[in-house]
Amino acid sequence: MDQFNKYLDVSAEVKAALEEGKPVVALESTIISHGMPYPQNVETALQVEQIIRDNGAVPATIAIIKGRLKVGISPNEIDYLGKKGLEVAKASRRDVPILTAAKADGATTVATTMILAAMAGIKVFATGGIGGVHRGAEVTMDISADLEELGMTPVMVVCAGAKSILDLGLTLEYLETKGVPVIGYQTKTLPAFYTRDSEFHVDYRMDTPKEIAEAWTAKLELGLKGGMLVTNPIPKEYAMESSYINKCIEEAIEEAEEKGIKGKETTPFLLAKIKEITGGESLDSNIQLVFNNAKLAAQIAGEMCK
Ligand code: PSU
Ligand code: MN
Repeated sequence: MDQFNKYLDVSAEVKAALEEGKPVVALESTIISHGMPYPQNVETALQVEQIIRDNGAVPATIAIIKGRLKVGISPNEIDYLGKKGLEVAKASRRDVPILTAAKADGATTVATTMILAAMAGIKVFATGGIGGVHRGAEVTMDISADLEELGMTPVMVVCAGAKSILDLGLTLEYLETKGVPVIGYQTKTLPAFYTRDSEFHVDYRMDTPKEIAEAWTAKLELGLKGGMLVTNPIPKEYAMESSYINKCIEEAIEEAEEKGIKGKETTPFLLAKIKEITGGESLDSNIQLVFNNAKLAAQIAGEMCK
């Protein structure tokens, strides 16, 4: 751990776990403030922490609070971010120094959560979906900073694949260019968040947390920069029908285009719109897949500590 980082606050519990070599799993906070409505966002965040504990690891939910880079926030702080929702700044890499200097709050995206996790020495991170190459990026150049981060920061991200609000094919190409291995957990096809399958393939299928932990340990020990992406399909019983959800996604994208939504607003806009169009069904799926990822991440983190 970098004890010389005067901006960083690691909670006592997380610090003790890291010092004792116990498994720790990082969690992001944009999913709380911008990814789900209140109060489901707070309930989900607290349940995710419990699932990580139940699977033998210590959760570290990450956020920026009053300019402090916080690794391991309290239930009260989770509630605070969840209630403030879209009023909290969505903090990607470029926003970190500004929020820090202004002593402001920030909900950390996958990219920023990876940065702070790495500062604290956490190697495994669970979330729902990552940002990627947006559809139409050949014109808009809208490519999430999450992908750049996966190319340079040594944190494994366990997710449910990428939503088809993104161009999945281009997202995979980008990750390949950046040298990021994309692993399918017990699957060879890339999961598409709400659905277990897509028309794309992952780089490698792995069937056990141990196998994933060994590959990740090798990447770290080799000093190859960057992370690793583990894609974990949503449990069958919560998966959505693909033609239905894809139609909803098309509709959401059309509306975003009509309204001229751009930049950091795009992803939160699409998430909220899809929830609205599906009458909340997408939210249930979203919550369940996050639980599923938390469990797998805790198991991988556990294997890394053996
Ligand atoms: N995808 C989801 N849920 C989310 C996000 C993405 O299914 O909550 C959030 C994550 O925090 C991710 C961020 O890091 O959106 C990506 O935003 P952008 O596309 O603006 O980089
Ligand atoms: Mn973007």
